[in-house]
Parts: sequence; structure tokens; C-alpha cells
Amino acid sequence: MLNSDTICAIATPHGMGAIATIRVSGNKTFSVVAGLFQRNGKRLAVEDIVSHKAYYGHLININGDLLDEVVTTFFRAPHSFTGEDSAEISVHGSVYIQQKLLQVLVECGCRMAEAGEFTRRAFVNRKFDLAQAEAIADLIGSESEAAHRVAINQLKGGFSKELQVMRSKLLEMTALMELELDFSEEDVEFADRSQLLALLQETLSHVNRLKDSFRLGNAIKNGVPVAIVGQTNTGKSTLLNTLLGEDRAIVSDIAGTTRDTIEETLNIDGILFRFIDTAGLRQTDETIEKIGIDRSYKKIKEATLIIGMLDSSIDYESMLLSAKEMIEKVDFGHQQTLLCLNKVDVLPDQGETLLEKIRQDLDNDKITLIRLSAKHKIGLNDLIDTLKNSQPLTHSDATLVTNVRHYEALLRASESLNSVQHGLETNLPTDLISQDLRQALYHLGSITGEITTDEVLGTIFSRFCIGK
Ligand SMILES: Nc1nc2c(ncn2[C@@H]2O[C@H](COP(=O)(O)OP(=O)(O)OP(=O)(O)O)[C@@H](O)[C@H]2O)c(=O)[nH]1
Ligand SMILES: [Mg+2]
Repeated sequence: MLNSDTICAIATPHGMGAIATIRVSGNKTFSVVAGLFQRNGKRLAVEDIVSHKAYYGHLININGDLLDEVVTTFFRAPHSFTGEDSAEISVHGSVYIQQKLLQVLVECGCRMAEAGEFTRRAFVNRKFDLAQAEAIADLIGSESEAAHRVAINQLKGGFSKELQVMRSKLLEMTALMELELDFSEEDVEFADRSQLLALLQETLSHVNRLKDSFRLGNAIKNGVPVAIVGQTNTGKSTLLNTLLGEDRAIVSDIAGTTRDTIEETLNIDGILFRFIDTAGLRQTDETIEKIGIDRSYKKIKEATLIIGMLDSSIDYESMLLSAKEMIEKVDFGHQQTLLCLNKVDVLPDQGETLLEKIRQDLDNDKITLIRLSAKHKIGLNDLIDTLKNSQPLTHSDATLVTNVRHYEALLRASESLNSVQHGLETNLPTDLISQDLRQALYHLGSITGEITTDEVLGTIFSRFCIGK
């Protein structure tokens, strides 16, 4: 990538709109854009351009034709998003004008920007670190209040700061240990081993806390996974459709209608949920259905919340049995389970008596029981309230890791730090311990981009949109 190129791209969503913004960045920006721009019939001289000021005027084609009435803002380096001279031209949002302006810019010597190239330049010019650059993509992609909050915190540098603190502690440790290596003949110990161990354990638990926050962070970004499970014909697909307010899944009274898992996200009062309708659990010899049921179990494992569906219109003993089976099959270690007595619309008292009876028979206070009619929307608000209250996204200010790349780096760092701990506890030679320390530093540094290769940067920024 040639950083000396001046790049251009449409920064607003593609297609027709009231206004579209074209971004230009690089050292030829001012001369190229000013050359196409007229105020009151006069060209704008580059030396007269005032940074951060919006100019109203006309865009004139190379051959002198009027292209559009526009507002252009110039940003002089280094006080711009990219750190380079740059401009944002707001044109009328016609697809033709946008394309024509890009064409003219290219004819004047600009190059079409690659995906994420503006942000990449900002990173290279140290406007922010890599984790913050990635937070910009998350911010743009955020679909809920919680996702927005996490992205904003990361953008502000909260996460980066924590990493920096950990890295400087580890660097200090490394320096002390490596000093010992320099004096190895004299057999001196600069670093008190028990102090080092305490420092290390502190850092390790911090790394682990961040690493473990990924489960939650991921739920925020991609929606809290809620698996709807249960035997065939209990009304799982009906519930999904009712929640979404559309006929997403096929519903029928034929047992085994849903063969594959169906996932849809839904924003409920600022919390993004990802509902997963699964194939009904039952004994079957049918190959495809078996695969579907295997997938159901996989989704149960991955889910944060489980909605167990029971058909309350069948005989009580069978329903109780399937409730017990479900409780047994679902791992309560890291999940919460709601059991829904569905189809209460067919019961005389809408399931009040049944609810009390099953509550007593199950005698399990870890389980929330809800009366429901997925078809006739009875108890739906209770279900939604329970979901909102049981979801793990609290309003804590603790940093949450939402990015798989960061998670992997933390995982590796944690492994290296575990080796360091083991080394210190078993009095391994200093050079071996310091090697593991260097590894941990490397992985932590890769998150903020202190240590990165061109290849890594290429992969990260290629996931951005053009114009970002
Ligand atoms: N009366 C009544 N019928 C319901 C209710 N919910 C679902 N049903 C009916 O129960 C039958 C099965 O519904 P589905 O939603 O397809 O059930 P499922 O659990 O997805 O079934 P599989 O995909 O086969 O596992 C359909 O005929 C629905 O109309 C309800 O609340 N009340
Ligand atoms: Mg179904």
C-alpha cells in the first residue's frame, strides 16, 4: 500500500439518498479538490483554505461543466481523521453524481481507496491504536445500546489502557530478569521471586478476566443466544414466529417439522437477543432429523439462556416426564433455563392449576416456570420480562472483549503467563522464564497493534467497508 497516494471513496451508504459524502485523503487532496471547486464563480486557492471550515460552492468538471452544488470541508494534516490532508465533499445523493465525482477525482490523480484504508492510515499515523480502530467498525455495526456502549468504551481507549498497564508491569519484570542474565556469572538475583510471582498472578488474573469476558462480549455483539428447545410439536417454531412478529419458521402439527436450526436476532428494549429455534428432541431413525437433533444439542451448549417448551395439552405425567428429561439434558453450569407450559389456551383456567402442580413436583428453584400460549400470545410479556431479567448483560463498566482476535491473543497470553508462573514456582532457569514472558508481551501487544505484520493489518482492515 502506497501511503503517498491520495485516496478517495464514497463514505455514505451506496445508492440514492438526500446527501452523499465523498472522502478524499492524502497530500494532493487540497490541490485536487480546490481545483474542482468554485465559490461565487471563483476557484478556491489552496493557500486560502481554512481547515475545519465548511465551504458552500459549485463542483466544476475538468471541462468546465457544473456537476453539483456542494458543501466541502477541508481538514489540514495532522488535524484530520487520517492524520493527512483530507476533505469531505457532500453532494446531492444521486448515484450518477457520486460516480461521476469519483471518476473526476481519479482523473485528477486520486486512487480509489481500499476497504478500511482511511482507518488504516489513521492507525499508521498513530491517531489511535488497533483495538480502537477495530472499535470504529464495531461502533458502526452496533445494533443495540449494549453493543454501542462497549464499542464506545473501546474507542475511548479503556481497553487499550488496561492492556498498556499490564504490559508495562510485565516489561518491568522482563527487564529485571534479563538484567540477571547479563550478570549470570555472578549469580545475583535482582528480582525477588516471590514478589515477581505476586505481580505475575495479578496480571494473569487480569488477563483471564478479560479473556472470560468474551462470552458476554460476544453475546452483546451478536445477540444473547437463547435456544428454544423441547420435544416435537410443543410450539417452538410458533414461539419464534410470535416473538419476531413474522412467519419465519414453518409451523405444523406434524411432529418433526423443524429439521435444522433457525436463528434470528431481535432487539428487545435495547438488548439484542439471538433466538434459535431447534429441531424437536425425540428418538428417531431418520438420518436428516438425527443431524438436526445433534445440532439442537450443540446450540443448547452454546446458548446463554434456554427456553424449554412443554406441551401442556398432553397428559400431565408425560409432560412432567419430558420436563424432567429436559432439565437433565440441559447443562445448568453456565445457562439459565425457563420452562414454558405452552398451549395453556386449551386449559380451562389457562394453566394456573397446572403451573402450581408442576412447580411442586419439580421442586427446583433454579427453574423459572411460565404459562404460555405462543399462538394466542398469553404470557408472552412474562416471558419477555423474564428474558430481560435473566440476560447477563448488566450495566457494569468493566471492560468486555467482543473481538475474536482479541480473545485469541488473550488466550495465548494467558497460556504463556501460566508457563511463567509454573517456571517461577519450580525455579526454572531465568532465560526460559523470560522467553515465556516475551511471548505474553507479544500477544498482548498484538491487540493494540504495537506488534503487527502487514499481513495481519491487511486482514483486519479488509473487513471494513470501502470509505471507512
Ligand atoms: N392451541 C395451541 N396450539 C399451539 C400453540 N403453539 C403451537 N401450537 C400448535 O402446535 C403445533 C406444533 O407447533 P410448532 O410450532 O410447529 O411446534 P414445534 O415445537 O416447532 O415442532 P417441531 O418443529 O416438529 O419440533 C401447531 O399445530 C401449532 O399451531 C399454542 O400456544 N396453543
Ligand atoms: Mg418447529
